[in-house]
Order: sequence, then C-alpha cells, then structure tokens
Amino acid sequence: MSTPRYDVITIFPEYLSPLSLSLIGKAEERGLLATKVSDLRAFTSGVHKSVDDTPYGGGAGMVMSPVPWGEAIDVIAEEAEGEGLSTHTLIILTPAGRRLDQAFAYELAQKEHLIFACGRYEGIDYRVTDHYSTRDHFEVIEVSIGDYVLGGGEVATLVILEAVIRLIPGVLGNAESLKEESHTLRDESTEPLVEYPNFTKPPEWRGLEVPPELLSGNHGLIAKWRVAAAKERTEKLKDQTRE
Ligand code: 6GU
Repeated sequence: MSTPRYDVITIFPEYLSPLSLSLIGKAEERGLLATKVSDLRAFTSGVHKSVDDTPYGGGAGMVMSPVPWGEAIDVIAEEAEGEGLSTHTLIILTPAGRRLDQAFAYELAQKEHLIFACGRYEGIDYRVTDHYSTRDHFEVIEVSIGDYVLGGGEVATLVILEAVIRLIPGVLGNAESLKEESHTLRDESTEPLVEYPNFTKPPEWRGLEVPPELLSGNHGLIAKWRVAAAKERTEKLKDQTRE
C-alpha cells in the first residue's frame, strides 16, 4: 500500500494538536503516514463564516450546513488524488455510528485515505452522508466510539487514529506486542479475551509477590498461566457490566 493519509476536518483545529506527539507524530516523521488538519471555516464564504443553521422541522440545537463540508471534502479528495491516492473513506463521527472495536480498527488500518468529518452541535446535514455514499471513489462510514454523547467528533477522531495508526506495519517497534494484547488474545474457544495482567521488578512490592509461574522460566507453564489469568480477568469484567 502507498503511504496512508489521514485528513481531519473540524472547526477546532487546535483540538487535534496531539497528532504531532508521541507514536503518531514519530510515525509521521518517519514517513509511515501523513496527517493534515483542515479548518472547516476556511471553506465558508461570507463575513460571518457561519457553519450551522436551525434544523428543518424544528427542534433543539443547530445543524451543520452541508455547503462548507462539500467544499472541504472535495478539495481534500482532489489533493489526495494528486498524491496518487484513489479511494477515500469518509468517516462521519456520530454517536449514531458503528461502534469502534479492535476488529474495526484493523479494517480501517487497511484504508489508504481516511477523511474524518468532526461534527459539532446536532450533527451534519444528512445529505453529506447521502451524497458521498453514491460518489465514485468514496465510501462513507458513520462511526461512534461508545454509548455516550460527546460535544463533538474531535476527541473521537483522536481515539480512532490512535487505535488505527499503531496497527500500521512499522509503527510499533515490537510487532509481537500486537499479538498478545487485549481483544486480540484468544483461547481455544476463540472468545476474545482482555490481556493478562503484567508484572515487572521488584519480585516483591508492598508485601505482594509476582505469580511464581512467571518466575519459573517454564514457557509452557507461563503460557498456561497467562490464558487462565486472561479468562479470569475477562469474567470479572463481564460481572461488572451484568449488574
Ligand atoms: Cl463519534 N461523536 C459524538 N459527538 N459523541 C460520541 C461519539 C462521536 N462517539 C461516542 N459519542
């Protein structure tokens, strides 16, 4: 695959400043990917730079106008095509979208161009979803990061990008750490498990000892202990959400 590109369109570009830090920032410096944050207001006309209006049909709040969104997405798609990217995945952030999980993050990590449309207020005029759903070289996915309501899609975009970018080949120093982590680890029944608990030195801390299996040097015993501990942790987690 060519170098993946990640565009974010928002009325709060500073909200995305963590993209230049840590894992994502380093991956970009190493040329493994490209990111760009665009200000939606740069695609408005008129002195008021207005991006929203009252909803047809009435109701609380404001709805984002499709006009600047269409301009912004078209310009960004053209720019990406100039760089040799031919298909665009438009991600519309909304609590009404498909919930992000690890399998979905793997799917998104295969895409060459993600465009994140960060809505605020009561969301974006739905014709943006409809229009790009039928446009050549585009696919549209509405995405949510969980069952709660945020003020806008910016933080959700950071969450998705952090989950996706660490799956791109070469981004993580140790590819092995991908295999054993939560939600990837499975037992024989292929039920997804959260990660087993981890321990490091010292061997005793505040009266607590590291499980002796992990100090045994016996790799079979260690693997067995880890699967059992992951199952136990997964069950505990289920109990918390069952009430
Ligand atoms: Cl993607 N956006 C908003 N506004 N709230 C959310 C969300 C997204 N995901 C969960 N809650």
